[in-house]
Amino acid sequence: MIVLPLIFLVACEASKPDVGDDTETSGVTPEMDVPELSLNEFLASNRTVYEDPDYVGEFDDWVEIYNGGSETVELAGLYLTDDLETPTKFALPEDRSMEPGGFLLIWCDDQPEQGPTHAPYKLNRKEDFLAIFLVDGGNDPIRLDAVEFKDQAQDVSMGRVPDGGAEWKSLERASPGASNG
Ligand SMILES: [Ca+2]
Ligand SMILES: [Ca+2]
Repeated sequence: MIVLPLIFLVACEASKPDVGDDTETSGVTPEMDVPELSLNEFLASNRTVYEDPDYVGEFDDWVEIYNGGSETVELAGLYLTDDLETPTKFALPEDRSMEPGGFLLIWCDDQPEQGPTHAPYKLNRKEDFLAIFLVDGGNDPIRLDAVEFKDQAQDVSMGRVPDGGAEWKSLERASPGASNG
């Protein structure tokens, strides 16, 4: 039997006090087309699971984003952050889009020089936070999804099952860039 360390995972939708209720809804009007992107899987302690394709021999932290909507999402104006004080810390590649049901892998390796999918920060397996924000015109950033986590095991990813669903689980087999099954 495999015994995984106790994992605390708090979906921020369920507990917003740290985040502030207004971040998610401010600036949203009924007509606004808010993309249905979610944080779908992450690995905060990667030693052997998946090698950074942009640099041989590097096993870096990564996070998978999923488009659960029925529309193609253009990534311009979308940001991934590990710091609520700085929602726009890392701009997703603005010349790319995500098809419905598509996945995008972002490397959290603090090596932005390695390409447009490399964020300027790493994940802390002991305790960290991730969020996706949309910046639409001059409005306040709109939070699309967020997750807080603690005490992540080496080489064990956490993912939503099913893809884009409410429940987070530690995955027996990491699936970077593909369905969590
Ligand atoms: Ca790297
Ligand atoms: Ca996956």
